[in-house]
Amino acid sequence: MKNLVEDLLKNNYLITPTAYYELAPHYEGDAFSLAELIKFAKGEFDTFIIDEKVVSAFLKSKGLGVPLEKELQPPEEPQELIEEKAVESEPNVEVSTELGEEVQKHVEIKAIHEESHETPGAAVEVSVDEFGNGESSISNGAFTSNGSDEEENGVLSKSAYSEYGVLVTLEEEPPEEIGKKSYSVYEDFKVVPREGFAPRAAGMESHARVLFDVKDVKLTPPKAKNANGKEGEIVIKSYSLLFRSRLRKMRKIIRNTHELRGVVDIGRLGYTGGYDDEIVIIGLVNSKRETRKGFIFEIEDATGVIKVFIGRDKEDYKKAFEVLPDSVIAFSGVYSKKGIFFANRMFLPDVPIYRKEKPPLEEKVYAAVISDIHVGSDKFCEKAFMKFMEWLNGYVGSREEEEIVDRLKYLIIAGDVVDGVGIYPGQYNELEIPDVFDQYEALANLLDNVPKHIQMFIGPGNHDAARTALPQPGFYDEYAYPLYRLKNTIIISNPALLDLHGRKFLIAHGRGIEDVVGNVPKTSHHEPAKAMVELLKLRHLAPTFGEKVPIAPDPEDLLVIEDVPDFVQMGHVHVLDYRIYNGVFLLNSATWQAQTEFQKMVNIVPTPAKVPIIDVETARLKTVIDFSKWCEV
Ligand code: D5M
Ligand code: FE
Ligand code: ZN
Repeated sequence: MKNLVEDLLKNNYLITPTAYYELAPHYEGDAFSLAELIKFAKGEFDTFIIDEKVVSAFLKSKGLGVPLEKELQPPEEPQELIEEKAVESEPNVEVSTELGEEVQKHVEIKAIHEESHETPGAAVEVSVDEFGNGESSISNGAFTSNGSDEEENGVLSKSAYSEYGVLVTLEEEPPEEIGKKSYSVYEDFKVVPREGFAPRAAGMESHARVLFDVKDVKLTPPKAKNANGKEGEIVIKSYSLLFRSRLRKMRKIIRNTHELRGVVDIGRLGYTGGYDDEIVIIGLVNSKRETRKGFIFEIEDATGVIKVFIGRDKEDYKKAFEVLPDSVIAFSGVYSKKGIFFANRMFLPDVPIYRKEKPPLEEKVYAAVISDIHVGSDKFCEKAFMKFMEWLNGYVGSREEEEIVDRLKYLIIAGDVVDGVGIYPGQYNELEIPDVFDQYEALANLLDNVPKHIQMFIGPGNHDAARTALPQPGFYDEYAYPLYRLKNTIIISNPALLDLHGRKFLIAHGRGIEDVVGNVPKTSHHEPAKAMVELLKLRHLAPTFGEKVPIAPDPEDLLVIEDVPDFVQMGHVHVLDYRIYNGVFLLNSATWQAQTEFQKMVNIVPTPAKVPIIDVETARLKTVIDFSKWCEV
């Protein structure tokens, strides 16, 4: 039988699992040829990754619908949702202005839709309980659901499609070796500080505190009506609370930034018929579509849903490209009796252009910001990292560096601190330390060499032993406990907001960058700071549900960037990059992992082993200390 994934791979094309499930039956039924698909992806989207967007456009172009065969439906998906989806994809401009219950239903349907596809985090937890299977308990859920077992020569070999459609064999856990480990966890790596090393920072007090940590937020899960417990009901309710929370927070931000007056609830637009004055609506973006004449949005608030049109002739028209699904934006314009809102202006939440200068500090103090150490990977630049540890202990290369180490008071680590195990299929072959416990032990042994006067903050990323879905409250103690033993270390959530000497440092691992790249024109993995600016403009760390980044069904949206930070640090994309936007300094802190096989395939070129040093007073980059010459893998 024809195999779409393999055929695509032969041509250096990749496919996402959802896209695969939509396309494969058509392909196997000879409804189109491989060449047609490739030509379409290249010609229309200029991409070598076949995702849902490409597929839906391709199927439309071929006059093929999404197949409704039974085996293609997730078994629990009710018929009305399928209909709802079909309606959503219909390119009509009709407007629904039903209020009250109808609207609530809409919100809930959306929530169910998220739930059924987009919470690998939740799915993982279920699979752990059900199967007690070590491999699937740590993998990100997307893989476990499409796993297949094939009996070959009596040997059971498990295989799965990875997130990007690569068919890989899931290795069995190798039998545990008794006795000596074949790898080092750096027990013997102990840096002796340079003789006479007495940095000024050792005498400085730490002026750092955590302003916001997910762990400190008391979330009250909603109660299910039926006490016999339908877990799904609670999750749906949670998502609908999450949307409301997002709307509430973003409305406040938008009104503060733009001083908007005359905001009208969408449900009351019908009463504004005779008004000549412009009115303002604020809502969550359900959909966005470009037409010949402009953009058509569907916007929703707690009271209703409406179609909004903004024409190409409007000065704000270009902002539409920056809007991500499920973000919250505002329009000003007029409501037509036909039920369409004609926008003259549009507003992203954004940050104010001007801000108050912070009072100067009495003395200079610096923070080193790093991320994505990936300890345990066979591409981890261990030598470079060890050099960094030595550097922190006074083994510097120049006078300028001496001045920095002398005043270095903080070290912030923004996630992916270890490589993890079972994070993606086939990872086992790329692990130097194939055990998560040992990876954290190894990291702790390395970080034990950070001088005790340096205050560390360490948060999780998607490779860590932590909840997969965002936000991530912290590390799972039973794996990461060696980190808790480190002195002068505060474990933070992803995201977290710190106050360093009166400056606000927003720290996040940065998966939201994936939402931006591929959705907003002229953004790419190669320039993550640009993508970070887009997130800042939307005032959200990962707005989009159901695409790349799993969002947990918390009843409050903790990913809204509520306070305007002075400095934003993210990692995840492994590329050092920075820029200033409206007085906010944004920086991506790269990695300590050399290019992996996967990254080679999708052309991600990391810039490993560089340490950005932030001048806390200005919250700007002071310099970058480069250890990359020790990073040959
Ligand atoms: O992510 C490191 C980089 O690799 C980041 O740019 C995302 C990219 N990456 C990693 N895994 C995938 C998959 N499965 N699809 C697409 N892009 C990916 P890290 O979190 O360190 O693995
Ligand atoms: Fe990473
Ligand atoms: Zn990452």
